[in-house]
Amino acid sequence: MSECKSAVITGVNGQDGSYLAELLLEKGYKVVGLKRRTSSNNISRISNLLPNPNFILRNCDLNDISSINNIIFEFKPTEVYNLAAQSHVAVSFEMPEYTTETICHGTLNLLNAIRFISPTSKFYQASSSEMFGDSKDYKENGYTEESIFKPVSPYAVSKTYAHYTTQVYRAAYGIHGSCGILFNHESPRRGETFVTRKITMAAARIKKGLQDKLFLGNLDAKRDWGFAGDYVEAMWMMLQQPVGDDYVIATGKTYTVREFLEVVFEYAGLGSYKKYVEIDPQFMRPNEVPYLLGDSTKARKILGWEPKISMEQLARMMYDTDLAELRK
Ligand code: NAP
Ligand code: F7E
Repeated sequence: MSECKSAVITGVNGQDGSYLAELLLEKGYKVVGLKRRTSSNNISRISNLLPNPNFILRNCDLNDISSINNIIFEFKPTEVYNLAAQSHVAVSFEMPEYTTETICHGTLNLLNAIRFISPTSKFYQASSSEMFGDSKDYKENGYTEESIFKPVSPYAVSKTYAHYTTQVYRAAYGIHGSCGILFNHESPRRGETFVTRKITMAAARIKKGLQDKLFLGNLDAKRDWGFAGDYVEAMWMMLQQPVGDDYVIATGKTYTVREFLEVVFEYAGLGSYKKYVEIDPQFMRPNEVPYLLGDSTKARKILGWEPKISMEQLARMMYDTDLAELRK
């Protein structure tokens, strides 16, 4: 590859992959985006990047070792960002094996490709606050890098495996591997079945008279919600450090799903969400993570990272975009 920095991004057509690709292209990187082959071409989040000569889109499934090895061999990238995953917690109860395959073996496949083919490539692993699960090992400011993990879903167990495996490859083989323990982050590009986007889309549709009810599960769960655009900057910052390490990335504020609902419905001028929302048991999980709050002191000090968008700004941004889409 040319002398400029190069990056491979798995899951480039996902929410985070699309923001990260934009960020790296702005920084002058050559970006090799990997997506798995699907019968319909789901590249709406990255279609604006296709004309960019520094952006290369390739098919690659994390469970197809030869395709991963080929990519790492061909590009020998400066940085590899592993964002691909079956990322939906509720779906991981329905599809535990597929979730495990993609996250555990997928990460292992990538780490082995780096170890044997391009050992100087720096590696980012998309770890998750879901790994803390129900451990309750937090202080006043929330979970830190030192808090105990107690995963309560197949998704979280898999992410914990990938997290520890990255640490093992860092210690055993000297790979520059970093794990970002990211708390929930959202955007107008968030998948439509995650709770924030489900709420902002429904509020916009209700506003336009296209829908009259919104069916949800547990409204009491608390989440630390930030903006995906802010969070991909932290990923990049981690790989610019002299050594790999683990960092919590979070806003330090937590809200219930009910509070997110209230902000959106009030902003939409719809009055109380209670007129529209019904609880549907199908959206309750077999196991729930009741409370997540992150303490990102380490990332703020070492990386100089900080979140710029509040939950309220995020909710309004997502609702405005969904309403504008409907108007189109
Ligand atoms: P996302 O929108 O669901 O994107 C996931 C991407 O992975 C999609 O492009 C998906 O492709 C791809 N993928 C799934 N299975 C694959 C496979 N077997 N081989 C290759 N690609 C595959 O997720 P996101 O919100 O951007 O999150 C990015 C990463 O961060 C994920 O690993 C997620 O688990 C993790 N994470 C997310 C959050 C959050 O709040 N967003 C927080 C912590 C950690 P398709 O479109 O074809 O399915
Ligand atoms: O649920 C509750 C649900 O699916 C948030 C992923 O990006 O962040 C995400 O995982 C909360 C949960 O995100 C509905 O029970 C209520 O308590 O938006 P979510 P998540 O499960 O927190 C972590 C950090 C990741 O790593 C994951 O990849 O909202 N909830 N009613 C609902 N959730 C959904 N999806 N749908 C509902 O109807």
